[in-house]
Amino acid sequence: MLTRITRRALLAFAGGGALFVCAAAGSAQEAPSAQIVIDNFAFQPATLTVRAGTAVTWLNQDEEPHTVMSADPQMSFKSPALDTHDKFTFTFAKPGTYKYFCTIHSHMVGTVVVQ
Ligand SMILES: [Cu+2]
Repeated sequence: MLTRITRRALLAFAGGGALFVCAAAGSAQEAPSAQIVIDNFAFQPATLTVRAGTAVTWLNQDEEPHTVMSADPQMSFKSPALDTHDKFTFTFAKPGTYKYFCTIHSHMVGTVVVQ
């Protein structure tokens, strides 16, 4: 009898744990995020439109190192040199149009439009 109660309690505990994991995964999905891929010396998409509060992650898929640096003093961000498969994330809190570029290859430019 005692064994049965203990087993039930353990099952209930395991169920609660699973519920907690589901809730955590749900809230992570709701947090707005977007990705820009760096490939072949270009930011893709070149213009990304997101809503305020979105965490934008740049992912370098190129064989060359690149950086991401804001061209707008109102919204300052600068990544270190990103090697292949390195990522850099910046959260855009305020609406606006923000241009950025790669400090290693200044012809590489992109824009994030925050609504
Ligand atoms: Cu570059």
